[in-house]
Amino acid sequence: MERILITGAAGQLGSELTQALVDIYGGDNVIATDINGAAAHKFDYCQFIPLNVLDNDQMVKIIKEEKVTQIYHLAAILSATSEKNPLFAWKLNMDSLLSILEIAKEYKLNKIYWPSSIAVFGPSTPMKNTPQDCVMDPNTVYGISKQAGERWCEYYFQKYNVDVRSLRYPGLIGYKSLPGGGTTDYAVDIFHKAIEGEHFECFLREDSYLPMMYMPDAIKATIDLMHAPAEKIKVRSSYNLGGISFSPKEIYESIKKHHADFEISYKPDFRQNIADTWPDSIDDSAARNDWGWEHSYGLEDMTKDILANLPTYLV
Ligand code: AKB
Repeated sequence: MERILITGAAGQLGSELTQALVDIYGGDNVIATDINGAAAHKFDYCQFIPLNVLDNDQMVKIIKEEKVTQIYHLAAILSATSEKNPLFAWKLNMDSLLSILEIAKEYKLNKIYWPSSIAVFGPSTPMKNTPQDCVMDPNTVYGISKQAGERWCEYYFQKYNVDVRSLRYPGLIGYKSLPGGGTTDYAVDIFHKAIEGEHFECFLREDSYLPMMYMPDAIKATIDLMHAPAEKIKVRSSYNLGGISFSPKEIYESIKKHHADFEISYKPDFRQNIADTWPDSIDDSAARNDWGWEHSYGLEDMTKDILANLPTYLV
């Protein structure tokens, strides 16, 4: 019987992944945790425990008491927020991962999931169809922490046989909860402005391409990776994961087909400098070949689905 612990469960990915894990393992076997104790009401379908991931003693206590067998470690500070407080972002992103890898080794946990990001790439990385293995010179604190984290994951797998698995997510787009502090977040905010009938001021240039993914695809990729037989997982740092690639102008035009009056203007800020160092599109053939990854949603399907469903989440 698997017992699943999720950190950062109230975040953008956690909110949807927790539900997917409950669907698989049942509410009694899933323990959602988050530093934001006030988020408890969102988890009436499973257990919820407030947890600061920097509190190692509390984490160990929960692992032991709840007989946890797998951890999905989602808590992190994203790219834009990390630039405002680099040392704290480094501490939170790295110390929490190392605590969890140590716990996995010590208590012989079955599996760990840890998200990496396209932020591991940098200005010298090939921008188009970025390969799985290539030059990686991240120059954001978030990207540096994700790249170092990937090295630690591979180290714990090779040295201690910890079954840790990871995906380099592109920008994730969902309508069930808001992201916080990322560079790709404009592609979520733009839908809220369109639905509310407001003008959207974009913090990236109109031609700034970034790899993106609709949330149902991201959830599927995560579950598929975690359920793949261990011998199929050939990459123990983190897998490239591709979905869609579009610019602010393209997503705007896709929304405008449904909201003819919607207007956009562009006012690039410091997040443009981050976006400029990230890939335009991703080559995810390793994930496709090793464990059969396939994405389903293109830009137009995603736009239609979000515009149809977001209003019900806003009421
Ligand atoms: C961010 O923009 O910081 C994240 C990411 C790409 O990892 N969405």
